[in-house]
Amino acid sequence: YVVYTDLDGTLIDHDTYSYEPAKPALELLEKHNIPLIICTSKTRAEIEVYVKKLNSPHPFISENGGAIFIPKGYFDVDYDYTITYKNYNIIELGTEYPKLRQVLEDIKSSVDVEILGFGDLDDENVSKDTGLDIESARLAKMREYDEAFKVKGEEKNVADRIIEIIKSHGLNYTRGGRYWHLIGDNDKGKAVEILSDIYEKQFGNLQTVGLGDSLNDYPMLKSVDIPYLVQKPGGKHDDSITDSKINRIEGIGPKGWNQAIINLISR
Ligand code: 2M8
Ligand code: MG
Ligand code: MG
Repeated sequence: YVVYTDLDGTLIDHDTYSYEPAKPALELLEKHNIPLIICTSKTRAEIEVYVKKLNSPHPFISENGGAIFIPKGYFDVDYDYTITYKNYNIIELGTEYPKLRQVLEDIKSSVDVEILGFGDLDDENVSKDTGLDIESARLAKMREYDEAFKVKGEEKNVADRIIEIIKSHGLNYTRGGRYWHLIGDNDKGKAVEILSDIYEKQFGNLQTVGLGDSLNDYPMLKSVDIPYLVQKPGGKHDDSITDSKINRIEGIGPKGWNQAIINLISR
């Protein structure tokens, strides 16, 4: 197996950002030598903190499939990487952040409600809004391929208009646990497929597993062999995901994650 996981609301708790309840399953993966690949809305800078904490030597996928970061020397198969930076070979799939910010400005001037992106907020405000500590908020603002934004006030009435403007610029959107995300032609599923192809070239056929909680995980869950959806705070599954091929796990966030991996290993 190769296991792809979302972070916010999936491996880590929506509010406390802790993966404590998933520790037994994390140990199981380690014991069975199963690679755990982080695939999240978070930025490279944020993910690097988790990579360190989990002591992970594996590649990861940032900002809703914006880019795949592969530690140099991890694979020896040839691949035409987009760029090399620090110790990574990088496959870029997303649109540059400044372009996303321009389009967000267009959205702001076209609708009557207040729209705030991470680029409009300082560290303190991102921290207040998300419950991240100040240093984590600073890392969350280091965006490269995805602008997280919120719509203040009556969102329902303007949602269609926002989507229309996004599409008119040839861009896309998705939804995470708290925010809208403005992105390019990328999603988590496309990134997972590319990375899985490289794994298969290197190691032969394998079974891919995916774990998520929200709409932005749906492309990833569709692209893996074994998809798991964990519950949201409050105990419900995301109601925008109705696909019957996706295994719905009982358990909110990391608790559900723990159960899903236990189920996987005992298959
Ligand atoms: C944002 O992502 C989450 C993902 O579900 C959301 O949309 O609610 C991102 O901007 C990420 O960088 C940040 O760490 C997270 C904090 O909750 O929020
Ligand atoms: Mg999530
Ligand atoms: Mg396969």
